Amino acid sequence: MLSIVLTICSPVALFVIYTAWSLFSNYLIARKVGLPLFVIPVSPENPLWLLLCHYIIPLLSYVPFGNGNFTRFGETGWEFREKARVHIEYGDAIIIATPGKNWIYMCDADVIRDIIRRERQGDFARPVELLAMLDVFGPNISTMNGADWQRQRKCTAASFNEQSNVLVWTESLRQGQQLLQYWKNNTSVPGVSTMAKDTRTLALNVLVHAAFGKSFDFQGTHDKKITSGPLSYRDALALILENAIAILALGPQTLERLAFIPPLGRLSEAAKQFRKYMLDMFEEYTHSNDSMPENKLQGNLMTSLIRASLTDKLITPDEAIGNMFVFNFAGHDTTSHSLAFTFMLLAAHPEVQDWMAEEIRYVLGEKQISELNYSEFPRFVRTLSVLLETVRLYNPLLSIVKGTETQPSLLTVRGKVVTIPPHTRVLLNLNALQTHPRYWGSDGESFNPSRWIHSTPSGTSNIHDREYLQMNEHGAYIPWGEGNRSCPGKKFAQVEHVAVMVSMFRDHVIGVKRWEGESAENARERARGALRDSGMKLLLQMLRPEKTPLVWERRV
Ligand code: HEM
Ligand SMILES: *[C@@H]1O[C@H](CO)[C@@H](O)[C@H](O)[C@H]1NC(C)=O
Ligand SMILES: *[C@@H]1O[C@H](CO)[C@@H](O)[C@H](O)[C@H]1NC(C)=O
Ligand SMILES: *[C@@H]1O[C@H](CO)[C@@H](O)[C@H](O)[C@H]1NC(C)=O
Ligand SMILES: *[C@@H]1O[C@H](CO)[C@@H](O)[C@H](O)[C@H]1NC(C)=O
Ligand SMILES: *[C@@H]1O[C@H](CO)[C@@H](O)[C@H](O)[C@H]1NC(C)=O
Ligand SMILES: CC(=O)N[C@H]1CO[C@H](CO)[C@@H](O)[C@@H]1O
Repeated sequence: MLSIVLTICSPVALFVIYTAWSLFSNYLIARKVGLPLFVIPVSPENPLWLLLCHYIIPLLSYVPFGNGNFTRFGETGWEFREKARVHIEYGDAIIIATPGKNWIYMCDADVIRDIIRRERQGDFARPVELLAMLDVFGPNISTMNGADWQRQRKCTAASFNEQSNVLVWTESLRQGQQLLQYWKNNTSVPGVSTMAKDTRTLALNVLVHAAFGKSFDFQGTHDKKITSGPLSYRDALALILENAIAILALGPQTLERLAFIPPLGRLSEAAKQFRKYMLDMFEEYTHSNDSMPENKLQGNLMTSLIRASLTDKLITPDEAIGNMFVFNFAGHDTTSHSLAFTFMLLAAHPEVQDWMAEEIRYVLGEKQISELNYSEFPRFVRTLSVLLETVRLYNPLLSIVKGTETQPSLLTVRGKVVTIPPHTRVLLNLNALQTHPRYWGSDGESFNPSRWIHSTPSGTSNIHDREYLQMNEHGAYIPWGEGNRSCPGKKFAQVEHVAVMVSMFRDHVIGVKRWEGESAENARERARGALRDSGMKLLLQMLRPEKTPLVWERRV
């Protein structure tokens, strides 16, 4: 009997002892660093904890002494709730000791710039093991460092060119109009409660068009039919992205072995289809030739990658497929969550809609939306500032992770030299940086896109021809990262966002569906509540946007 108890308990006991020991030795290391120190008894990188923390942490507040540092910093995404508060209270750098690694959070624009600049020298590299799971479809840009990465980055940067931006522009205009139609047509339901789902669909359609040159009409959540037979390219990708965590956690091989479990079988099928579609595209490309007529849309991301692989021999076909997956993965949730945040923010701020629509109407003039040329994109400064302001407050990646490897590195924080020990994570706390009163003044947490806009004085020309974007943000604004490792999809995201706004807000306004007898102000307050109710899943997102239905009306 005792031996049974022992065999069951000893692995658990060993784990507990090992965790306690790791935490203790990390604590000793962290103490020497000399930054304000917090202790968390679990590793934020533990996948089980990532899943469970959102349930466990809220319960802790009911336990005596539960309201300590663990509840404050234990849940992933705590940066969003804290914003700059923790740094105002304790300083620009804090260290959190955990059983895994020690985590340093940084909120000083100068130090952050220094860290990014020194990434190239190898002082603060992106920890590739955190992203290694993205390798499911082959090696890729995000999981590489050093020479391999530079070779890849050349090809990928070349893929995100103005040709692909034209595809993003035209398709986003088209999808935006269809989405508006869909939302307006459905008068049978009390407002649009599928907003966040529908922005996912739109983001996917734009991505598929820019990546592969394929076009799909927008289908709302209610129109979707379950199809049997082989999945279309788009549906395979949709399924993969929706279940990204499972695929990443299991990997394609394990997934295939577990395919007898029906939902996993379908997922495994989608992963296989996705790979097959991409291999087919390679085939097509080898049998065609570059001088062929424009029967396929040129300049999409896939053809750029295939060309880099087959014609220029810069990357292997496996690397091309791996990158394709990473583009889709990195470009989908980021843009769809940003759109969802923007719709909710605009519903809470009708005055911003009026301000933005003024510009849209001026630039469009008498033109149809579908006639709008990509060359007009730079004229939409107000419209773009709305996105800049959205991702200032709701940046999908709350923190950018860097870290030291086998060597310690020195940092100067506010005149004090700090030695960062080896194997330490260094997090650039963007959400804190982008709201800190030192950089943003007292209204750093409010949504005010006009803070980005200036205008050249005098002149008889129209105000909309004189306005330009500029922000004296003291380097405290990097939602897309900065430097060599920054987001290659930045312009992509901006072009998509502006085109969607243009196609929807010229003639329409969005608002919160009012409950019976509710005042407009109370309804807007509910939208602000939905925005506050955001948290970290894979990225920062609203947790329950469907509880706050939105309505569209014609602009009067
Ligand atoms: C609002 C939209 C977006 C935001 C806020 C965003 C933000 C970011 C950030 C913060 C990084 C990491 C930078 C770093 O580590 O320094 C990143 C990387 C990346 N993003 Fe985006 N992104 C967005 C949209 C997109 C889109 C639309 C695509 C592609 C279609 C894309 C593709 C990528 C890729 C491939 C990387 C990895 C780059 C590398 O490892 O060198 N992103 N993004
Ligand atoms: C949280 O950590 C800070 C800094 O180390 C410490 O001063 C404080 O006492 C801790 N709070 C609790 C409740 O343990
Ligand atoms: C409108 O919404 C209802 C219920 O949510 C759905 O059954 C119906 O198919 C939708 N109609 C359209 C035209 O999308
Ligand atoms: C490639 O293009 C050239 C010139 O247009 C044409 O003569 C040739 O037949 C093409 N080759 C293939 C395999 O299509
Ligand atoms: C759009 O703008 C580009 C560049 O200014 C120009 O070459 C092209 O002809 C324009 N297209 C249309 C349809 O006006
Ligand atoms: C990026 O890396 C290249 C070397 O690959 C270097 O020449 C360039 O200056 C770097 N750019 C930045 C902004 O650090
Ligand atoms: C699956 C796979 O090939 N992964 C590769 C990703 O990139 C790293 C770094 O170049 C390789 O070591 C892996 O083998």
